[in-house]
Amino acid sequence: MSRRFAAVDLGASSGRVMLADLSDGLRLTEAHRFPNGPVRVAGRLYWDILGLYREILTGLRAAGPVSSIGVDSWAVDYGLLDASGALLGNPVHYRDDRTAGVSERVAASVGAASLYEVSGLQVLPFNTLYQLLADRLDDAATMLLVPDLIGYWLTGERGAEVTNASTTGLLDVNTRAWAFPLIERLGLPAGIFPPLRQPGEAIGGLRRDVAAEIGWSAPVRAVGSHDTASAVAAVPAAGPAFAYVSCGTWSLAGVELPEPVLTPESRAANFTNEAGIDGTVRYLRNVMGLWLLQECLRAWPGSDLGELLAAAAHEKPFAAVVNPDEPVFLPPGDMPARIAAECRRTGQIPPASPAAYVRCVLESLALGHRLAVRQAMELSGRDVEVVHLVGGGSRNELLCRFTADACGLPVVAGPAEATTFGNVLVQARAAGLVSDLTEMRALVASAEPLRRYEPSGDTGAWAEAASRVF
Ligand code: LFR
Repeated sequence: MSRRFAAVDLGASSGRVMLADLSDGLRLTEAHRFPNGPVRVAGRLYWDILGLYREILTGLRAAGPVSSIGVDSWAVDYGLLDASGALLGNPVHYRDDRTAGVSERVAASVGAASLYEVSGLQVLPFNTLYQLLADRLDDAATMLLVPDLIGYWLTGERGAEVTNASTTGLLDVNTRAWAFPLIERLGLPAGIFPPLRQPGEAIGGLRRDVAAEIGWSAPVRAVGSHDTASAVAAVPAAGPAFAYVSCGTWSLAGVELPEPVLTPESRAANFTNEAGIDGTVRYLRNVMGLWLLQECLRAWPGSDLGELLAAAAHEKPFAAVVNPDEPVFLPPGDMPARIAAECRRTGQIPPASPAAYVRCVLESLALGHRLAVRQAMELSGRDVEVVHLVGGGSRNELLCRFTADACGLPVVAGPAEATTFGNVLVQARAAGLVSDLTEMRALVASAEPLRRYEPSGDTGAWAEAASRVF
């Protein structure tokens, strides 16, 4: 059996097909990378799901034969199939506004406390349950989350991988089974939720036509199909006293726990208990993440990120900061204008140049990381000695330094491709090449050079900045 595995990893701003070789340690190479983003059609925001599928096939063709394939993506979004298995409509992007007001309506009818008791999930307006309630389900026979939909197209097999199912708001946080009593109470059709599958489980072989198209065949295996579950599984931590920030389009900041935290304080802080690998709980909160920066760059055509980051390092510290999690930042649109409005609203002078905006965004994100890491520690009682910053954001040195300073903790940065590592290591384990999470993490730590940022020790300035916006 070969020791090569393919990971399909779809992020909100880019997708990639990666190849991992475990013949001698763990080596990753990129087979294919492609852009991703929302497409607005007649006032509605969609994913280009067929375009993504085509790029996946291109990537698999380029990767060549492997032992198995795993697919992960962002969470919550889904496609609906009719009884014949055909896709009903195009999957809608979680940043679409069709869910406006839905979470409030559900909280009023079912009760926010009883929802949290069942699912342990933070309230985000786009959680799957709110999307389903805003959707037309008349002809729907099956709901498949994005990685499960890709898996279905590749193999013909339907199912729901559990780490991603935990982001729907419809999975029981204690039993990790579909919460059918809640599903019925919400008036959702119970029959559309397919059987659950666990990371590492075989999904099926490639369909014959797919194998013919890419030129080889291999089984597809369930992984931590929620990208954040894969990323957290690959945090290169040596012991349990760590927090993580999985930083890409979103920053997912929190700790890993053996049990969920379902206290009223946890709910009030909007902390989530998402399912991790091996029964672990990803106790975290979403921080708006590099989306703020991505949307600024979109507003400044022709700008160069490297130059802006270099200039931002010399901008005046704490000139202006925002709460990165203001709902106003969620949809696509003119980000600098929204940041300026938030600065004014909180009595601060808006940044005067793109470099000053970048400084503002990075300091604001570090403030978001600080608050989430501190609250995760407090609410869970978990001791934290180091913050692991993984994902694309780990390449951003200024953000890593700010996060260390803001948290008052060392930051270990990397790997940037944590999600891919988590994806392939779950496959490698199913093939008998790795044993447990500890060994997986040690392999990641030895595969990648990691950078360590010591905190400056001056958290006072960060506390002052935080008091302006939180
Ligand atoms: C990160 C992520 C987050 C989820 C958000 C929306 O890529 O998966 O964990 O809250 O995207 O799906």
